[in-house]
Order: sequence, then C-alpha cells, then structure tokens
Amino acid sequence: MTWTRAAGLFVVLVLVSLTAMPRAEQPAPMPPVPDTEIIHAFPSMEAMKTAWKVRYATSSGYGLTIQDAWFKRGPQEPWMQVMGDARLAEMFVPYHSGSPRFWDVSYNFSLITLNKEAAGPNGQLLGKTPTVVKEVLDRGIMWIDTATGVQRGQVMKLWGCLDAANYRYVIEYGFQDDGVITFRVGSTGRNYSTREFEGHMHNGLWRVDVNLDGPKNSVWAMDHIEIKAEQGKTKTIARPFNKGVEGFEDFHADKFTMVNVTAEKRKNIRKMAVSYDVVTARMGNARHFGEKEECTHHDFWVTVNRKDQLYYPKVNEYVRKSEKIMNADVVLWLSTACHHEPRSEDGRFVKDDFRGSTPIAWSGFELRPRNLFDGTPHYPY
Ligand SMILES: [Cu+2]
Repeated sequence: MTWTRAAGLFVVLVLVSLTAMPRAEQPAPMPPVPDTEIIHAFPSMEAMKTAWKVRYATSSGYGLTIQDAWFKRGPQEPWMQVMGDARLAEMFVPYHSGSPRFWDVSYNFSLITLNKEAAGPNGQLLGKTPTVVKEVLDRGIMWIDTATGVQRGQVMKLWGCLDAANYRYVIEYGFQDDGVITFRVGSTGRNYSTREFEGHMHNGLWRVDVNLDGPKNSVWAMDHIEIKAEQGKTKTIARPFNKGVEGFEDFHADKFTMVNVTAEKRKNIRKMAVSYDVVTARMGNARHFGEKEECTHHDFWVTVNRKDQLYYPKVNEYVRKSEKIMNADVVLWLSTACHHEPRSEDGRFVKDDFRGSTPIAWSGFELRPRNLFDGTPHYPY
C-alpha cells in the first residue's frame, strides 16, 4: 500500500466513525415545513371575503397534482374541504394514421424548470428549482347588478409544464374567489418529427377525488330536456349517476349533461345540500378504438376511491365491482379532449429543418359550486 492510499483509507475510516457517532448533544431536527401549502385570500390587498387553502405536489409523470383543497366562503366561516387528490391522470395522443398512440403521462416525463419570463408579470416561481408558478389574476366580471354596480373576480392559478419529448403540456389548476375550481391542460411545443402535419388528438384524462365537506358524497347526473310533444316546455331531471353505482355516463350536448357531486348532510341557509357541478366546455367527445382504449369510450366515469387505482386506461376495469357511489368516497374520471389538426401556424420547414412552435391549445372543465353560498358570492347583502 502506498502512503497516499493508506492516508486515504485513514480519512475514510475517520469519516465512517464520525457518521456513526451519537449526536445526542445536538437538538432534534425540526420536522420539515411543508412548502407545498398555499393559503390565498380574496380579494387581493383588501379585507378578506373568501379564501382557498391548497396543497399541491410535483412528481415526474403526473407533473403537478393537487393533494387537498379547502375553501372558506366568508371571513368568519371554517375551512370546508372541497377536494382531495386531483390530477391529469393521462394524456393520450393517438395519430390519425393509427400510430403512434402515445400515453404521455406513463412515460414519466419531468416538469420543466420555469423562469421569470414564463411566470409573467403576475406570477411567482415556487420551489428551489422552480417548476410551479402561482399567478393571481383578474378574471373579468363576476357580476353586474343594477342596484350595487359591478364586481370583478379573481383567480389564483397554479401551473407547471411537462417536458414530454417534442411536446410541452401546461397543467393548470385555478382557484377562484367564488369557489370555482378550473382544470385545464394546454398542448404546445414541436409537432411530432416526420408527422409535422398529421392530425391527432390530445385526450386530457383527469382523476379527481371530490371530498366535499369530507369524503362521503353522492354523484348525480342532471339532464336538461326539451319536451317536443309539449311545444316549448322544458324540464331538468336530476338522477343518481349510473343508477347510483360505479360506472359511466356520456356527455349529450343537447341535454347539457352535468355531473354533480353532493354532500347530502351539509346544508346552506335555504336548506339546500352543498354540491359541485362538473361543467365542461368541450370541442367534442373523443372516442378511440385501438386496443385497450376502452377508457375513452365514455366521457365520465365514477368509482369509489381506491388509493392504488390511479391508472386511467384501466378505469373501465375499476368500475366492474359496481359498488355504490351514493354517500361514498367517490372519484370522478373525465375526459376533455383537444383535436389538433396542424396548421401553418404550428411551424414550417426551412430547407429540411422544421421550425416553429405549436400555439398552445387548451381543454378542461370546471367544478362550480351549487348551494355552497347562501346567496351571490361577494355581494354586499
Ligand atoms: Cu398536437
């Protein structure tokens, strides 16, 4: 053994013995402070009227997920839980010629590191290596009233961006001052190499554990029906989603299909049960008929909450037990799809090199409160 190697071994032995020494004289380490909880009160810079408390998490694959969200409907009100885990559970991208058919969440892509330029004038970068932006924005008119004037609204958005090879998926959750939660995913980046002008779909497939005033909720479906025989008469029918057991429903544009999650025991001043409607502004209903794509054959699925069941392409298997979804810990699974028919605006060839960036295209939905407030939010009663 040379002298240097012997000295090196000595240093290693000392280090090993040091790390093995008891550290009783040192104070116990503090529990880590969760840096993923955000409390935001509305309106910004004024006396608080409503507020959100949101816990989020980041990971490869799913990117940005929400862990829990609570809403305060007034300054003296307690926090009420609205949501548990919510995530973009898959991003399915089948090309018109039949292949490729990408499941972009399952490839475990990372979030990109964001900078001030990405965060914009109202954005705040979150995390040591920032992959999440918090933005507080004016969202336009909340309501206009002849007696009291105008109320503008605000939203606190959290977003991150998945680095999916040639694509970038901006995953965004918005928490509004009126209790609404918005979910959307935007597709941008570089069109797939060699298929720059081939049409394809971006199926945003979401899994949302609604925990309205706790985990036990009931899921309803609401149809608006025009009665042809009664010339102009119309009605709304509320019925248990899929007869009250795990299963699916589809979006019928002519019925304005609305899924609703109700906390049966929690009532407002009108003795109406507190609930949330699922409202989707959609380009269409995506259906795909490749192998193992049954999860795309319906727009809404509901299961009971089983923590190990997160994989959207298996949701058609998860519902098979037909367990009851009335007064149960329920999970909503829903599809919001974007049809991407490439345009010259996506880019162009400069000699053999495709240059440009696809302008972002969004799809999503919102969870909108029903009978959560006793009256109009932010109204001077
Ligand atoms: Cu695309």
